[in-house]
Amino acid sequence: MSTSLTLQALGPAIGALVSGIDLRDPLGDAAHDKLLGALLRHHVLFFENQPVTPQQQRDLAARFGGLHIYPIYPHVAEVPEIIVLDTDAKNLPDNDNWHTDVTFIETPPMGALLSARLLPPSGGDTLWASGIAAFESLSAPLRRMLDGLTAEHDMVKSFPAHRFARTPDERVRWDEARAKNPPVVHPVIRTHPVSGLRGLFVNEGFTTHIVELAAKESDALLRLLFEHVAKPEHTVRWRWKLHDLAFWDNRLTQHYATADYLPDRRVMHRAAVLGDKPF
Ligand SMILES: O=C(O)CCC(=O)C(=O)O
Ligand SMILES: [Fe+2]
Repeated sequence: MSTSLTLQALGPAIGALVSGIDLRDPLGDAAHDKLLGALLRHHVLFFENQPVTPQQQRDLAARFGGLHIYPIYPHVAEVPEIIVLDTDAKNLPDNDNWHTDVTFIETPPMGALLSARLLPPSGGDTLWASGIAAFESLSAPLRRMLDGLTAEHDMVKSFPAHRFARTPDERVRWDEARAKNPPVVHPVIRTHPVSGLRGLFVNEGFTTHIVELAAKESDALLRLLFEHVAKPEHTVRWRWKLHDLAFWDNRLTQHYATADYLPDRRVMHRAAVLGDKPF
């Protein structure tokens, strides 16, 4: 029942552990509202011991909005909304960079739900960073300078053809994804559509350059911002246990999946909830 749902903050900037809820059950309105409130306050929520089926994970995610179908990654048979991140020495992990999911589209996902299905004996932690905390800890002159700037986001930066279009089948998928997803431009500082808080919205995964700056200026400034967002003060690190589930607000966070477990295998299931156009 929603009334027994409790929250424990994992740090001042980002992250909370949620207990007292079974995510396999349909989510009632009260619990839904409580989780959404917690998400706005803590940006990423962690739930332990939640052995959801792909269908249950999809249904849970769908309570928060329409679901995104990923252009590149494979999905669970019969549940196209759940992508499978199955990595080992043969299928190398590729999320070991700080990124916000799918910022290469006009309306990036509002959030995502990630479930741990098979874990290596150790390693494979995931870190999240708050773009809000990162923005707030910049000096006032730099914040003023960033205000009003825009940046380009491109799928190809994280999904280069040499890695994702190696077989003829992959090439067809990649060409299609590329054609459907030309680079887009978003504000460098985004306003959260619900909380009204402002945060840094450039990420190393997809942001190629700041439109209004010279190339060298953009490179130097983006390097500084990518480093800044990953400061420990802005982050939380989750050490997965089997059937843990994370639910993050993708609007003003970034995450990084550590790739330190090879040659062991790690399998995660993810659903992404559609979002709106950043402003
Ligand atoms: O595997 C992980 O821990 C996170 C992968 C990731 O970047 C994602 O699910 O969006
Ligand atoms: Fe991601």
